Order: sequence, then C-alpha cells, then structure tokens
Amino acid sequence: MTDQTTSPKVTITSRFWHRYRTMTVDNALPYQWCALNDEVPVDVPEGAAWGENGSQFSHSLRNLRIAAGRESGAFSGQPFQDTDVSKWLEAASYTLRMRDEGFDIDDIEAKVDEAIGLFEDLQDEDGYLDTKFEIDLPADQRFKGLRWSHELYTMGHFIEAAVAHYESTGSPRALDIAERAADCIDRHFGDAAGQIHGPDGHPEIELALARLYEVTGERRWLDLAAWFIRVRGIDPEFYDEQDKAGGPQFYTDMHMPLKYFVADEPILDKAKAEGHAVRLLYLAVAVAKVGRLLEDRKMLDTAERLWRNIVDHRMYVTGAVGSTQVGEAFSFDDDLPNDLVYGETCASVAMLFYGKALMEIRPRGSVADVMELELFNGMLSGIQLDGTRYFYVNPLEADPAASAGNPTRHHVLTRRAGWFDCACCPANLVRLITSLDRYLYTESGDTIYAHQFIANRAEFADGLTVEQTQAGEEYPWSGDITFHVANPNRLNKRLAVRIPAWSPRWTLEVNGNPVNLKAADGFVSIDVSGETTEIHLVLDMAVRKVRASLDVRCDVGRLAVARGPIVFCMEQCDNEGPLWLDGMSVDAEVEERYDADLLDGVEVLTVEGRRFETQRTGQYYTAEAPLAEHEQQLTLIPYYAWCNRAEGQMQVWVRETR
Ligand code: FUB
Ligand code: ZN
Repeated sequence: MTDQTTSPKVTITSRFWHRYRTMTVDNALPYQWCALNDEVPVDVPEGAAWGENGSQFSHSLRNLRIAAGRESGAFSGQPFQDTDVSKWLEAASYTLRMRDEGFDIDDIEAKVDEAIGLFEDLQDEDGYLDTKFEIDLPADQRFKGLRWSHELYTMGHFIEAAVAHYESTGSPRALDIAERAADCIDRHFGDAAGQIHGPDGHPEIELALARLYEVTGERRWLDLAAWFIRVRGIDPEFYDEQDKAGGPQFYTDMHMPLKYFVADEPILDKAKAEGHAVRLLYLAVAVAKVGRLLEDRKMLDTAERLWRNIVDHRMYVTGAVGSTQVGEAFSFDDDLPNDLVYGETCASVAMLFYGKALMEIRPRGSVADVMELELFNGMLSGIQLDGTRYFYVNPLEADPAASAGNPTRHHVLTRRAGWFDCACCPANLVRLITSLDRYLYTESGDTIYAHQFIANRAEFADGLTVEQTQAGEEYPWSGDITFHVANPNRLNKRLAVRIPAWSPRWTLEVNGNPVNLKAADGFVSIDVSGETTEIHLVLDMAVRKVRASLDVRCDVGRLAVARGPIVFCMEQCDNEGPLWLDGMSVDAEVEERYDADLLDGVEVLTVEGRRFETQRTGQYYTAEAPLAEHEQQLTLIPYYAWCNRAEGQMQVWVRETR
C-alpha cells in the first residue's frame, strides 16, 4: 500500500469556501443521507423532465439493506441507484480528514460506517457488488446487458468511495470490498476465451481502477483500466450481440446510437468530444490518468485533443458543457444555445476531474483557468446556498414560462429540486466540495504549482509550508493575494503562481520588492529556497464585458459580464423584466459594490444599460423604424448564486447596444 496521506495536507481557510464546506458538513451531507434513506421525497417541480415516472423516494439505502439481507422488499430506482450512496460515501469519507479543522463529523462518521457495513454484507462471495442484479435478476444475467446495466459504473463508484475512505482513514475496510469487486471484474473481463470482450455502456470503471491502482500499487488494476479504455468502440456489434444472447434489458424505450455510449469508435481515435457528456468526460479523465501512469503517448495526446475541442468549441462562458438534452450530450462545434443547454452539474464536476488529471501530466495556467471557471460558476450553480436543493441542468438563460410551456425546455428547471429520480448530481457535487483541498496544488519536479486562489495552509514534505492569505473582502471579490512560504530545511524549491488569463495586468512583489517576471504557460515561477519567502500578487479585478467568438451564433450581438473568476447574470427579481428587452454597451459604466447581507455575501454590479420601449403599434409583426430605447439601470449578481430568491427569468448574455 502507498501512504494513505495525500500530499500536501491542505487546510482551506478561504471564507468563501469554508462557508461551502461547513454548509456541506452541516446541511448537505445530512440532508442527502435523509434523501437516500427515504426521509425526503423526490421533489422535482411539476412538469419537469425528471421524477415523473419514477418512484416517490430514492430507495437507495433501502436497496442496500434488502441486498444485505437486513430487510425484505423489491429493488426500486435506476439500475445504478447504488451510486447515489457510493458518491455520498466518497464525499463523506473526505470529511473524515476535516476533524483537525474543527468540523464536527461524528454523525457523518457513524453513517459512513453504516454504509460500509451494508456494502460488506451485500457483496457476493465472488466480489460482485450491485443491488439491482442481486435483488432482481438471476446470477447468470450479470454482465450480460452492459449497454444499459451500469454494473461496472456502479462498482466503479464504490471503488472510488473506498479509495477516498482509505486515504482519509488508513482503514482497509472499504478498500477490501473494492479490491474484491475489482478482482471479480478482472476475472470476467479480458481477451481470454470465456471472458467478456466489451465495456460497460457508461465509463467510470476505468478511472476508478486507475485510482485503485494509485493507492494499492496493484498493477492488475492499472492494466485492467487500460484494457477497458482500449476495448471500447472496437466491436460495434458488442451490445447487440449481448441483447441477442438474451441479456437483461433496461430502458427499452431509449434507442441511443453507439456515439452516445462513446462506443462508436476507439476513444483514442476520436477527434472531437461527442456523445453523452458525462460518459465522454469520465472516459477522458481515465485516458489522461492511465496515459500518465503508463506514459502512453496516444492516450496523452487524446486527453489533450479532446480537452482542447471542449474548451475551444463546446464549453459555455460559465464552464457548462453539454449543449443538448437529447442524450444529455455534446452537439457540434460552437453550438452553445443558452436556453436549450444541458450543462449537467455532473459534467462540470467531471471537467474538474479532467483538469486535475491534465495538470498532473503537465501543469499549465490555461487548464487551471478552466478549473477555476468550473469551481466558481459551472459547478457551483448546481447547489443552493444552504446545500439542500440542486440543479441537474445549468442554463444560461431561463424563464419559468418557457420551461413550463415548451416541452423542449422542460429539462431547464427555474428552481432547484430537493431530490431527483435520477439523482446523480447532488452527491457528485458535494464530493468535489469535500475534496476541494486536492485541487489547489500540483507538484512537478522541484516546483509547487499553486494554481487556485483559495486561501489555505498547505504542509508539504520536509516541513515546507505554503500559506495563502487574501486581503479585503477576499477572493473571489478581492484579488490581493499573499503566499507565505516557510522552508525550514532550505529545500531547493520554486513556487509557481498562476496568472489567470482574465487578468492582463498584475503586480508581483517578492519579499517586499517589486519584480518584473513574465508568465510562462500561465505561471510565474519564484525561487523559494530561502527560509521564508513572501510573494504578494495583485490581480486585475476590473469588470470585463466579454464577447463570444462570432462562430457562436447564439451569442452574436451579446455581452457577458465577468469580474475576476466570477461570471455574472441578471435575475428578474433585481430587474424589471422581461430581461430580453435590456441591453448594455461595451463601455457602459459599471458600479461595483460588495453586499455582505445579500446571498451570503456577493459583489453586486449596477450597469448603466438601456431598454427597448414597449410602446408599439399593437400589431404582432410590424415594419417599424428602429426601436426606441431608454436608459435603464441593470443589476447583476454572480451566476452561481442565481435562483436563491424569487423564481423568475435569468440571463447571462445580455444584448449589446451602441
Ligand atoms: O447514467 C448514469 C448517470 O445518469 C449519468 O452519469 C448522468 O448523466 C445521468 O444520465
Ligand atoms: Zn448528474
């Protein structure tokens, strides 16, 4: 086994993120456990795309208890319902390291033990671990309907939870279950006669096995991960053959092409990010991780190529990815409709996994910039400020009337839901928040890359510590950041500090002296071999009005407003509405104000904008002269905080006026 402590040990002190982590420990995790335990019903607004035909309760823990022989009853929920518990278990396991930071996690710890006990009891003798099959189906049906069964996806999520639990506690209890499950998979899948020669319809096992390899050092898991990556898309008949052979059937009304499953061609040949967004992204994360671990050039190139395609052509200004609800999928280059968007919360979380994996290959600012964008916008909009309601879809333009009245927009909720029939997002999001400390640094050679401006104290090997403090209202509201490095053993080290692409101007002082360094690959690198070094960075937090590339047809003639890492939006409760009548010019005056009492403390922008006059001829279609406009003050708040007050219209992109 490798050392269970992950390096460095990071304590997050950022006011902004400490609030989120406290809210997660105090509200979100206990609330989610109640939902998994059927104490909170599935609660999706009427008419929305989920929850209509499913059961009223999650049933996730109940399924586990039934499979563990502690209760009787039938399975209920999605075939992958167990993963809601596994993701919760992973999120909760990360908190077990947070006791040192003063968090009270006794209740969570008891529930973690309870969940692991259930998995222990429900695991079959041969390592198999999936309650849908254990409760509902004969044993000879296992791994025979992989197009939709999600069996490896389900086992993969447990493996990830077990890795997290081991890393936090050093206890092999969950990891033993995970290794038995991996062993079961290893026996059934492979090239040998009698083994199964195809992958699960939902990638996940690949990245889980790579993580399992990283903590156990067991080479079989890495080879198996690589095998799953390479076998995918090789045999276009694989799922049809399983169906013809009488495999179990799920979702029989869903006829998705192989592209949806990212199985239409080998992933290593794919030029573009296509198919179901979360499937593609989980696979890409695995390709990056396994590529690094095996030093496989083709995998490394693929990971870079798909990332570039997403970031350059398929990602919204908020970091959201997935442009269509049909197949929860990527569509085509530069197709970024703001109202029909999917932008699944899980996809933004997966972009963070992907960014982290790429940074581990080669740290660079462009990737860290995207990670920051996801952290403060795309991912964060998925959760209500109190942690107990969630978005699955994250639109850039929403209107309750459109969501209710147009079936192609039923998937766009205009208030967060308490729980979903398919509840993949809530626990996915909180596992990112409770493991946020792992997303701040990347070490490479003698350089420590500090790539996020999230105040923290980090202890590295050999006594080196980096403390990041922030002045004023702190980041993301203020860009005044200091790194205090203590290097008692005078190790030969450098600290590389990110210069975000959004900050064209910045100043840097080292030990009180202004320095004039050029950023290379998005970082400035400073020698920190002295016993102490103080690095003071001031970023440009001026408000930016952003235009999209003219290739993005939906954003032509529109502006988005950003400040530092935060993307802003207009909400109807602050503005007269309808919001589509409002506009602003690229050099409109903007007043900035920090309001500590609003939305748990946010920067509010007031823009001198313009608004169309609504007095018209009374005819629906007219050939009027140019529309009249009048001056109008527009109020913008951070996008992540929308929908925490009254339900109403929201818009990120605003019409550009002269
Ligand atoms: O299929 C399992 C999960 O359900 C996916 O990861 C999500 O996108 C949702 O479709
Ligand atoms: Zn999801």
